[in-house]
Amino acid sequence: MPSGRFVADQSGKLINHKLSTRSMWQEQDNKLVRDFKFTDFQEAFAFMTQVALIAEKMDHHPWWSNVYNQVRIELTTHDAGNTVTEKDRTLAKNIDQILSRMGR
Ligand code: H2B
Repeated sequence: MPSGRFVADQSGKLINHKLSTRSMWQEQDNKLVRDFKFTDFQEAFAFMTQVALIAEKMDHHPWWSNVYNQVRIELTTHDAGNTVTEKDRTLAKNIDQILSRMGR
């Protein structure tokens, strides 16, 4: 039994509110996309360093951009014709864990 209350998303589908707010990844154009904002460049780059290490371990690499304290990550699987696969979802979860370990 999932915890959290159920709410309707934009299309009217019922989703678990707690789960939907926990992950802020959006699926758009066959990519998982999330924007991150940090206090400063140092914190943003510390985050990126940790993501780079886990990505290399997984042999699954993000497209990303960074300007000062802002990071945008887009995940897709080239090897599967640029679609979202379990590899992307797993990396997204790992990235969320890095973030929460940073107290974010
Ligand atoms: N990263 C991503 N995001 N998608 C892939 O399909 C992919 C990758 N494939 N990293 C890997 C590397 C592949 O090219 C190598 C040869 O394993």
